[in-house]
Amino acid sequence: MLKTPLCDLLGIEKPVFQGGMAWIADASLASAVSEAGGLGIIAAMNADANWLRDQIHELRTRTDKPFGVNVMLMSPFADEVAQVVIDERVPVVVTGAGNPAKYMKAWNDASIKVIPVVASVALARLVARRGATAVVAEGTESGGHIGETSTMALVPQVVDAVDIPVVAAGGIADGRGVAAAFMLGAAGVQVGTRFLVADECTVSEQYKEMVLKANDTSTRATGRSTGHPVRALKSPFTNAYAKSEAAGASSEELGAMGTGALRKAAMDGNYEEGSFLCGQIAGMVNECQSAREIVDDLVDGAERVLKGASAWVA
Ligand code: TUI
Repeated sequence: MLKTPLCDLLGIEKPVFQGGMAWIADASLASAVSEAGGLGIIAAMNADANWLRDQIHELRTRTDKPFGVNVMLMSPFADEVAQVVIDERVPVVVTGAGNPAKYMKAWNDASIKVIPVVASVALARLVARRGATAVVAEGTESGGHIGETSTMALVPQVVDAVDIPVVAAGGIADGRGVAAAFMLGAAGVQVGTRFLVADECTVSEQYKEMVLKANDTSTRATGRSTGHPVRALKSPFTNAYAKSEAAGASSEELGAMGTGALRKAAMDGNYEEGSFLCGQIAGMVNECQSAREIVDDLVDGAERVLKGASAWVA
């Protein structure tokens, strides 16, 4: 059995978080992952308070196990979403795409466990001082909004910088990745891309097909000029976006291009206009499975690798 201090801290059985993927991580996927013993996470993304409240209620009809809500800090609805998680007594809040400091006192006062996603040691230190329960150190291999540093380099530096548990994210999709994260000092992992093809993931069939067909060079990061780089599967949208970016389009023009593109990928499966956010590990994701099968395979695979880890030590 693979159990870390993070499991006791959060009341979960297996140290696996499901990434809070915008337009994708809803009550269906999150409840299935929590039921499987991991931490399912609903992505509040750019949705408003009513949508999030409904999703939380829906999840609670499907599971009574701990779950999280991902608060995307760049959302225009971040303030109202930050209040919903308090009103609904959400056990765990994971934040992304910004500095959550302004909400942390209210969340801590409400006994919410706050786990910010960080892409740098500096932000990890800051949130640890403000009372974070743990941090997710997310490498640039991840899909969606990314930082610059790889998982391999970021995780051990964050582990050395803070006294709270570190969850590794970015480029992890099987037991080997989980074991490697533990060797870097992580106490858990967050996995996004592999859950895109979970049976309970309600994303469009076209999105799932694209992930299943992807290889190691299928993703690219665009948007560095805006200060908010995003990794997605190469597609007509990423080509057009990269062309505009290279031609010197302003952040406003690029922002307008991106508006609605996530929805077009996730809901409509629109190959021409969609932005199919996805991590670099997609080439290893070749099979649709239930959330439980995915969680079990990650954990069982890690146990196998870790048990054999001393084979080369004389
Ligand atoms: O947030 C994510 N991944 C996301 S959010 C998202 S929705 C979106 N769509 C288009 C543009 C932007 C967002 C899709 N994927 N992951 C967590 C994450 N946080 N990755 C990187 C960061 C991050 C980066 C810089 C966190 C903080 C930060 O600096 C904050 C500061 O002010 O110091």
